[in-house]
Amino acid sequence: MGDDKSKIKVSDLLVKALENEGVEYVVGIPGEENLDVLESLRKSKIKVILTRHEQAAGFICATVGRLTGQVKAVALSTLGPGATNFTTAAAFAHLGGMPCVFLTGQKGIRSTKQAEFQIVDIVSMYQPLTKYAKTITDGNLVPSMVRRAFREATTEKPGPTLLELPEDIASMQTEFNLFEPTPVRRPVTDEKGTHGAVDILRNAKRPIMIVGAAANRHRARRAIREFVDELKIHVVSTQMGKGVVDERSEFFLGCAAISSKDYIHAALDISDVIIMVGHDTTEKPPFIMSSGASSRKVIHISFDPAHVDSTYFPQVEIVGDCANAVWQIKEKLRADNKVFDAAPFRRIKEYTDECMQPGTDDDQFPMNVARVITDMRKVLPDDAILSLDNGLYKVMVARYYKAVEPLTVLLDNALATMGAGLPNAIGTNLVSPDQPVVAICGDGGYLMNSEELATAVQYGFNITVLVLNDNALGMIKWKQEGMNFDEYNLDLRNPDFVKHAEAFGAQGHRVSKTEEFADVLRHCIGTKGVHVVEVPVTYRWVSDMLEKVPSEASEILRRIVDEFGEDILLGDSLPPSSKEEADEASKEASEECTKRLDKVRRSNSERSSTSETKGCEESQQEKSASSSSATKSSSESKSKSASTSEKSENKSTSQSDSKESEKWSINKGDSVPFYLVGRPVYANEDLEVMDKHTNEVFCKVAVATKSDMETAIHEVSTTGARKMAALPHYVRKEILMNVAREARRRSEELAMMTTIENGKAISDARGEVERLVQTFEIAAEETVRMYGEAGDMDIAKRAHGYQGIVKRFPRGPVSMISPFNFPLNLLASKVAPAIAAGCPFVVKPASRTPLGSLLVGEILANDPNMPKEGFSVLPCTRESGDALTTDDRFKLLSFTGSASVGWELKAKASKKHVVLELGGNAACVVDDLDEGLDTVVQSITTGAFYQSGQSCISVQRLFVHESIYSRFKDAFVEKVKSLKMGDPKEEDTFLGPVISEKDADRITEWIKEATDKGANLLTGGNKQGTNFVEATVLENVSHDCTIYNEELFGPAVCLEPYSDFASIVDEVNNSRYGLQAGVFTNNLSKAHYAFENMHCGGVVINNVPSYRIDSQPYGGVKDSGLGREGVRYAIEDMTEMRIMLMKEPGKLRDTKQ
Ligand SMILES: Cc1ncc(C[n+]2csc(CCOP(=O)(O)OP(=O)(O)O)c2C)c(N)n1
Ligand SMILES: [Mg+2]
Repeated sequence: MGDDKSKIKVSDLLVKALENEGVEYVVGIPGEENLDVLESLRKSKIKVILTRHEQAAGFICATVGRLTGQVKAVALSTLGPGATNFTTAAAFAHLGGMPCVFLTGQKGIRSTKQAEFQIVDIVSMYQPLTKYAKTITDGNLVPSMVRRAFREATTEKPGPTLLELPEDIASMQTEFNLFEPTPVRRPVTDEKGTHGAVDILRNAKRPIMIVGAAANRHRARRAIREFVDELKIHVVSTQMGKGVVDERSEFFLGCAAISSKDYIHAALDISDVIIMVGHDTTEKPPFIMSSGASSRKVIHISFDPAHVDSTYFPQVEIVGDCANAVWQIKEKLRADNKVFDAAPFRRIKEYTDECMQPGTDDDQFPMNVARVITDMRKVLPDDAILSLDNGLYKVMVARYYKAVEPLTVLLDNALATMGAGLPNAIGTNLVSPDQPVVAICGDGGYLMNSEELATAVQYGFNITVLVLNDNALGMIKWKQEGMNFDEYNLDLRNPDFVKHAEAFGAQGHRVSKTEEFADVLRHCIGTKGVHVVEVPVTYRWVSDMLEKVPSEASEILRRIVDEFGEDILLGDSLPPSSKEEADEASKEASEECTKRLDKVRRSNSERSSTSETKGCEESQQEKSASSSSATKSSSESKSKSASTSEKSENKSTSQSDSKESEKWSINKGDSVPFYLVGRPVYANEDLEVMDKHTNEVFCKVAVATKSDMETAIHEVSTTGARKMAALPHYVRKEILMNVAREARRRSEELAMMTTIENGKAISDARGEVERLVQTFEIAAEETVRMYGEAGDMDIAKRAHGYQGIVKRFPRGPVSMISPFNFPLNLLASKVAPAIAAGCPFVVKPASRTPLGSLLVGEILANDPNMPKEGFSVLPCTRESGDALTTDDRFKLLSFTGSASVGWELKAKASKKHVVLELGGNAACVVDDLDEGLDTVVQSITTGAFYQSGQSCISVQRLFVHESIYSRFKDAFVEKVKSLKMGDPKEEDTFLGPVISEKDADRITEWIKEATDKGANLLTGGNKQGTNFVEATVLENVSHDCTIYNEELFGPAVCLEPYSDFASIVDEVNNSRYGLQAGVFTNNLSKAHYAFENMHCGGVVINNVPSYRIDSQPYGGVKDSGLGREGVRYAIEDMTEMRIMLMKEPGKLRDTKQ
């Protein structure tokens, strides 16, 4: 209590008391009865904001309270009509638990000359709407009553309070006095309080958590997220609990936008314990408990005891600070190493995600609200705040908008009043000026308080208001239809919303095409001022979708029961829990839904075989079409192919006689998803992947659109970059080792997919899988060897005493474009170092061979350690893929492909760092046969013809010393003639098809050009079938031929003799390329001469240029590329140095001065 007893005017004292409570704003409309207060405010540092309606002022202050947990803004009105206008806002704050204080005027209570004019018993009227409502009848009551009003407003459960100040009291003098605000610590439940819950959870199998409105506070977030992540408990939010848990979390199942028969209710039906955190029965129930014996327990954790009623009667209550209670329970269960049964929930999540896909990319106009929300999520940063009015779109936002942070979706599912969207956006901008705020209103609700545009413009707020215009009270129309009433009187004839906005001085926009919406929104949030965007919408799709949800939910439940057994259902209190009911409803599930759910099942390789309901015959056919040797162990295939060059030597022995099939995640005829933000998306079936041997369609792959690409880039450049950089190195190592382990476990599947999509011989494909495994292992090792430098920097007098620490930091998002010839290995050369470096990435696999990348995407997506936001694998068109090159949010472009495309991309890549692995026409020089004729011939045959020459370092120009030329030539040609060409899936096939018929034609044309110009054709030269080319050896090819100068990417080699070593080194350099060269010599001087003088990225002594070890620096000079791959070197490119310069770091400073 203050000591200064000097006199002060009551209104001044009131304002001082408000300042004392930390009030920064008074918002509202004063009347003549408040003029003393207004005069006192004029002299105060509190800012006054005039609104155009008291209701709006009330909403603004309530929202400030909701966001801050404090009363920083007080709502001010006059008596009578002003005070009655506050009622809706008071009810809004009361049910929603938002702290706020209303201050109303009144006529003089000692004497008045106006009889009963304008007098309403405001205090009585506010009794049911507030926690405390009183008239200040004497000036010296001001300090204690203000303190009480603020205290009541902010203690649990927060809510509104009202003080009425009569004008005669306001103008009187009183003694100065103030009560210091004292913080009230929330009660914390003691250890015993959580015992009951811990006991129940110790015996639980499938607990689930529901987070509600009261948990939606910044300080509860961490404890709840740790609870979910560490105990691996799946979680559902209520509408007002959105954002407490990051909705992109693998444990988030969805929002309980509807009270029953939604997808999430399938999860509630199989749970044995429901942990309700922060649930308040003022909110629409997330589920309805029904009476009767139940083995399912409900644990209530909140600041308040449960409001027990017929829908909610928890068996255990923990009252006190939610965050602390949740933390206590987590710690106890963690000490027990308690593991719950998460598999059925995971499956429900996969099904739910799949069911939520339709509509999100719908391009109909007027727009489907599902698309509006999906685009919004793509455009808005994680911390943007949505402020919702009330209408049918609210259910859609609750279901479709993925909230990431607490209190970023301000929706009202307690009073559910229309008219609050715009004022709440103003309140948000008032206290969170740095976060973009978007109000979402219906055409009905918006006009209830659109006068506040004037307030927003006058005070320079930055807000965007979306008016979703269906020209109707859509919500009520939907209900009318649902009740089978005739359509009647719910349509609205609206003003021109653009002109209306402009008349207020705001910027008006109208979306006239669906594709425009995202850009308009981006513009609005990026431009200061008040924006109103009219978005024409239709609810037809929404209403059809909502009608289908119960039957789809039942179908999900039926499948879960089928897969996990009937015992999973407790068969009691939660509808629709009876198996019969679920069976009945699921029969109505649409064909589209069942197709989608089938996809989930098919794509899930770990699914239990007991749950298969599809005919075995079909599965058998699928298996036999694609599998040849599933039982072959990975170690067998490993031993067969230690390196690409060596493996062909083992070819004849690598027989697999086992034909037992395996269930692979991709089978013939499947639809394959891409991986967007770490999740599978079955968007379409636009890309047909051909079996390159049979030329039949093998499977269909979803192709990403520009907007998917935008989502991917947004995620990697925001949350992804943050999360990847923050991954501890041991976790990065674990992720990389997991890919290596999984790839090894699934090596036969990966090899077969590579053979199918690329056409390379199965033995080559196995070698490639092994290299992928090794690359991830090498990267895992590098991850824990990331060192920096430290040292003295005092190199001159001016640097006296300085020291420096140099560390490398992740460069940021990497865009990757990978080619068709090594679908696994070249992907691994990019992805593994990126994970090791802590860089998020978006990779575009070659359209002809996307499966390998997608399988790696699947492995990463299933790894709980890998941040989902950290990667996307997106097959896409060139147009959609453009952003990989041009978008500045990428900090590095890693491209492997042709020289022409590579250099073109570099020109467009603007400021980003670029690594290019391009083509070549590699040369091999055979100066002696000291290695043995057979060995040299074998190595060169492999180097020239493995994977039909489709490698940038395959032997294309072969120079053999004249002294050994004819011996070599005869043995080589004979060997080449013996190579078996044919079905690449057969074990002894060496030469599979080339990638396309077009390429087969091109290769044979180049051969023909050479023979036309006088070259001898020693063997081969012809095309066979559609895309096979015979292994070809040409002799004495004229040096101006295309096949000599350009990258062939085909099975042909140009052979010629030479006499002088120095001159042949010059001829090797006579090329615009310079990737690798091979030299067979045991003469040390010649080997060094070649190393010193060959202009290329690598010289291989006593082997072919085609030899590569995945830890070596690999890359070219001249037109062959820029930068080096090879794990350690790629990590260097993906990180950048930073120095901390320290002035006299060890000096003890005298801090007392
Ligand atoms: C103040 C108030 N009046 C009436 C209602 C009942 N109500 C709920 S939604 C709705 C229709 C809202 O129409 P609109 O704002 O156009 O949104 P739409 O549903 O069309 O998207 C009505 C009348 C309400 N919730 N609040
Ligand atoms: Mg409407």
